[in-house]
Amino acid sequence: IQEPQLQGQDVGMQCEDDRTGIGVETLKRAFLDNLFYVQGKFPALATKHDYYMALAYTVRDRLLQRWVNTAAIYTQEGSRTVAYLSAEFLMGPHLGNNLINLGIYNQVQQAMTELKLDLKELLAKEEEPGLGNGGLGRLAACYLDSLASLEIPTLGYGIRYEFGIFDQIIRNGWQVEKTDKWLRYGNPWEIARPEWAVSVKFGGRTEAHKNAQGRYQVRWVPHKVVLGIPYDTPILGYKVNTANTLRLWKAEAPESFDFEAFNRGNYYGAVDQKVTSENLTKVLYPNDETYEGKQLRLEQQYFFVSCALQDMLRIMLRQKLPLEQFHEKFAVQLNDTHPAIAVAELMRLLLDEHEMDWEPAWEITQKTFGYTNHTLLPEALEKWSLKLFSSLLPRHLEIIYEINWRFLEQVRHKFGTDEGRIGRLSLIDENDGKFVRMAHLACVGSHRINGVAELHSELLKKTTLLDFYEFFPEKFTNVTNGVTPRRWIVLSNPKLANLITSCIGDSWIKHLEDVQQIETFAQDPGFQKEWQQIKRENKVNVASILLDRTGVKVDPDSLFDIQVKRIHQYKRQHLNILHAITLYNQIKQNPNLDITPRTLIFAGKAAPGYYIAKLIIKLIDSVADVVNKDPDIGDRLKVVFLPDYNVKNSQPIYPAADLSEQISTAGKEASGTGNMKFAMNGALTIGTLDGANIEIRNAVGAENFFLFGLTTEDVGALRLTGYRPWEYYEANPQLKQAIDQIASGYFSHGDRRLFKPLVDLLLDKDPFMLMADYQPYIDCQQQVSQTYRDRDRWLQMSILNTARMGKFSSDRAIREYCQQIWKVKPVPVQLAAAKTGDG
Ligand code: RUG
Repeated sequence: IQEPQLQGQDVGMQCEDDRTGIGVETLKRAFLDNLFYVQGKFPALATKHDYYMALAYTVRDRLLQRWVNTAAIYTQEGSRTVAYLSAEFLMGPHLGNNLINLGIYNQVQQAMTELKLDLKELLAKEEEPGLGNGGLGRLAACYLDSLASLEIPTLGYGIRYEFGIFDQIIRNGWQVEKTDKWLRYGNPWEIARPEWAVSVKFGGRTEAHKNAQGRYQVRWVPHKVVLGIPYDTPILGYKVNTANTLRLWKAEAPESFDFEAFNRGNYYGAVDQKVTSENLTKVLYPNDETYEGKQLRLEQQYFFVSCALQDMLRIMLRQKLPLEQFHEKFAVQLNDTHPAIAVAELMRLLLDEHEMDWEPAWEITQKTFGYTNHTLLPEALEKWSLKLFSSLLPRHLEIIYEINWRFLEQVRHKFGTDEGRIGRLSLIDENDGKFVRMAHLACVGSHRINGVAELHSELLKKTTLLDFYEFFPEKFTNVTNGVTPRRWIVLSNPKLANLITSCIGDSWIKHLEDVQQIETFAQDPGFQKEWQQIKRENKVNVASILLDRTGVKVDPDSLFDIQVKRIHQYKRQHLNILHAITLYNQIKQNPNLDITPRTLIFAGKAAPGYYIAKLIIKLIDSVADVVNKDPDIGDRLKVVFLPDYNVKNSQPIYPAADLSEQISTAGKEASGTGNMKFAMNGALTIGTLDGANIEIRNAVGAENFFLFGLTTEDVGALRLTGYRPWEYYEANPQLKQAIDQIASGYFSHGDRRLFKPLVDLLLDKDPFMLMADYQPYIDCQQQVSQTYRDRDRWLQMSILNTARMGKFSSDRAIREYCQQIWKVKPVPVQLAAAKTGDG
């Protein structure tokens, strides 16, 4: 079927009709219309969910106008496009964000009020697409927001997991995982595009054949073929007409019903293929920063990468662009190594399917890709056994061998036959079994390699990727992460946003550097009072959420001390809990102690197979149980674990924090992004010199940041000289008491076995050096408590934190990617211009 060529003049709409208008009356009419015609309900029968759906469709209509126009203009202009390849996109609920970006939040709120509905209740009905584990997936979501807001043509490519990250419930203090059935009630934000389905091959063998010109080519004869169906979601920028596309792929069987099997009487077998094919995109692997060498995971990675690249080739052909210009049309970013197989897949498509020669194909490939590394943790560096790899992707292995051979020839040419170096650089790890090293493939196949914070990028060059840095130093760069102020201030903290806007106007929402202008109010008593009032209201809100979800009553006037992130040993939630125990003991020993009242709030998921992380949750819950019930303690200390941390639940948390816990072992957290969300919302940070903490401290001023702990160099030196955690324990009575209590069953009803694995680990190896950092942490917390008592000083510090966080907008990060890596420029979208076709 010939696809019709899209003309700008066919797609624009100008009049305020029911699908585009943004007046309150129009919105009300459109909403009731959608309730009737899409949900098939009238008000007397409608549920809250029906209302949510009707509103979502009303908003989607307004997005579609911009989306179709954007597509028309990109097509007309053949715009250079960023393709962001990521196995995870942790988007969070769409409705609120779209209202902000469309600039219609207030009108919609009024429309709902006039219809006797509560917008907040409807927003709460949205099931968020939890298609990511944590930082990496959320970063991808912030970047899509900024790309659209900066009017950069972009396609986000990923996987439409049927089940996203599990829902967490806490039963008897333990994490229990529940399947995340986010699609159960339908997804109003996506549109399936089966007409753009592609086939993806797996397994089988390769063979040589002669093409029409008599030249030998390789043909891949697969064992199975799976269909990839794209589902598109519009991503609207902030107050612009640009609506880019997030294209997520679902796996389906080419033939969903096997009539032959059915006719043979094999009734279940008839749908077998459908079931096995669809398993491919069934569920997100719930591991953060550890890879599992599972076949299905490699299948997922290859599946979405192949779908994405085939889709890009389709776009090129449709726009009649020669394939030699692939790297001019697309800048493809690899979000970690998860999509790194793209390097071999693009080579295969160009060589085998489009019969290009090796050299031009390789030049195009290298010019196309950029690679972002997000971790130095060895357990996160993906490698696939040759056996698995060759059985699944036999042609790719041949291509990787060829890439490797040519690459190592260049290494020999530059450095001579230094076998140690060659072994370290090789794409194949032969140390202990044979594996394909995905980070090496990404490095060799990309023209830029970046870390995600200054320290991280430096450490990459000095450690993990040192050999690559020595071979091609010009490829290495840094882009410090950022987060979008639209979701993380305007939507999450509307009161603060209004206060800022009332003082300095609203330019800061697009240009976060402008928020610096509130510095002049940092010592203004009236402004401070309003600042404090807003923080208090945000804390009251979280207090009621905590009461509702955990039954724990907390005092909104206490210091809210918050650590929310994945549970991981290197992030050291257990160091935080040692502080809780220390405070508890201090009060018990001196019941009249006048301490700064604190509420310690934790939230985060542990990977289901990560036993120690789950035990840390159990420990937090057990300590909470003892502390919160002890009448001697009262309101001076509360400890709460808020279950099921996700984007939706996190939004009220950042605005309510007084203190942000960023206490990872130095050198372990690549960047962090929660640290940015907290500081933007006026929380002060207690943190180590790790990841982006360092840059945050430089930006907000050392005097407005609570620093403690070992540096990366200290950690290395201590390891070299022999680290003996036991000695810290022996020498420190407070620390000893806390550890002994955990070990003796004080927090576990006398059960000494429960926390033994954790205690043994801390006293024996303590791989993340809690024992060494304990006392500096406790001392620093003491300083925090004292400072909090000086209300004016604290408020000033809080205001200065927000004021100086401009650098950490994802808009800044995206501008850097555009300039340093992608070389791509904005393409503004004008609705009227698209209509007349004269833009
Ligand atoms: O752990 C890192 C965070 O430090 C970082 O802020 C985030 C975004 O860059 O990525 C996280 N990360 C790293 N998530 N997965 C990995 C390892 O693949």
